[in-house]
Amino acid sequence: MRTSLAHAPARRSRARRYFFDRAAETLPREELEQLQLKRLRASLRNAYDNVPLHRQRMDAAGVQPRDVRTLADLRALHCTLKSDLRDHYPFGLFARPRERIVRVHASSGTTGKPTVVGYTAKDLELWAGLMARTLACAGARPGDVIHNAYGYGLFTGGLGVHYGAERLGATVVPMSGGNTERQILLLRDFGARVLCATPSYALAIAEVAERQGIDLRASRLEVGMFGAEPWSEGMRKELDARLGVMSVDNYGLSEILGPGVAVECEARDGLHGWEDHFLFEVVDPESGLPTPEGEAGELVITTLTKEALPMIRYRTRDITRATTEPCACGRTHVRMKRITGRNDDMLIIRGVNVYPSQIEAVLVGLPGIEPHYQLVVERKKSLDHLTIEVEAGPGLPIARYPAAAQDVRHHVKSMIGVTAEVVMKPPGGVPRSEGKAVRVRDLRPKGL
Ligand code: DLL
Repeated sequence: MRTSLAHAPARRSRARRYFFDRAAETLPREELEQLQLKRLRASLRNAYDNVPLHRQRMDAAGVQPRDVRTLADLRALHCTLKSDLRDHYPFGLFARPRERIVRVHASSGTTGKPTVVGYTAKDLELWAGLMARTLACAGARPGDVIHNAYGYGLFTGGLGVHYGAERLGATVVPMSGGNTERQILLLRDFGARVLCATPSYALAIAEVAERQGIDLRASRLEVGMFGAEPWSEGMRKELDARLGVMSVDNYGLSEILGPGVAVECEARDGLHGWEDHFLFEVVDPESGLPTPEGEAGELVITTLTKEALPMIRYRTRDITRATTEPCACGRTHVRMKRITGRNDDMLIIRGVNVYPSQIEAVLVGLPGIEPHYQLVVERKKSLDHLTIEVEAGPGLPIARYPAAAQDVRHHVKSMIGVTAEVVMKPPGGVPRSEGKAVRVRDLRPKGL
């Protein structure tokens, strides 16, 4: 039933295209670039004056903030790496005294110490505004109920979306991850129009609802804003169909802001990166030189307006392609293709480069199986050995598992070029995530 008066304002406003900040989002590119240059110089000044690491590196390169006269001059500057944050753990890259930092977040990381990021009160203002813009671009409207299933806590997803939703003027349901049955109950009872979650967790929600005989397609849900991990077009179709939403990709990273860096609009043809606050480059990961527009490379981001943690040319390790071609929605900001994976998530299996999202793209298209999977990489007799553990759909009889496994093996070989062993797991046999899914178990000896 979609007749409740309580939801009428939101539904009326949805008919029109909606910008949270139309002037900024549609700024002609020339003006956008002028603004970027002005902000870049100020941001470099902030980094130079307040962060010893950046000052030392700029001095070593013989470049002062005032020497940057065009956006291209940025290329003379050093890059910043995740290891720089670790080496200056916890607060060493902050450009403001600790007393001015009103919030920290951290990402767990696999190698011991977390990466810590900090925000001044002004940074949090900026983040809420950018996140409101991001939600609006994805299709959320003031007055909507936004169900936020991103984890709350040190992860930036929960609180990032939370304050953006409030700034937009929506009703935010601060669910966090986990307790899936309760998520489904509240999604329906509170009439959420927008669901925010990782795509893997959104799929887990869809699945539990189906098992309970609840059809979420008949709920008020219309928009799924999914991100924080790589996912495929196939997974998008699956989520659209099973949740009855329009699934939209959103991208961000703690070191730069959290969520709110880039998001798709209703055209779903690339993620708009908010260029009035960030400068995006796509570079060849080996040489560090810019790739021609439209070609794949590593995304490098410079912050233009952040106080506490200005970032100069941060090497994200994320692989994408970018275009400044006009978008049907009228926004002028650069569009990045779906992030297919990270440099450091890329598996090299006997010389073939494989991203987990490529395997996912094959799995989602095949009948009888569910796109829940894990890749196990081992070394057997000095050769890499890939096992794909994938789950059978509830309708697939056990007797058909070997044939289904053979089918997966064949498609992976012909579409990606890698030979894999395929192990079919019964329904529920692959662990579910409540946040970012663990896709790879790399059991190869380290350092070889
Ligand atoms: O994942 C921030 C975020 C929260 C983004 C909620 C979107 C929604 P981190 O935990 O620091 O921050 O992880 C950042 O996650 O460098 C990418 O490798 C990956 N990632 C984030 N969004 C996407 C996406 C948050 N849409 C790292 N597609 C990034 C692919 C993504 N990978």
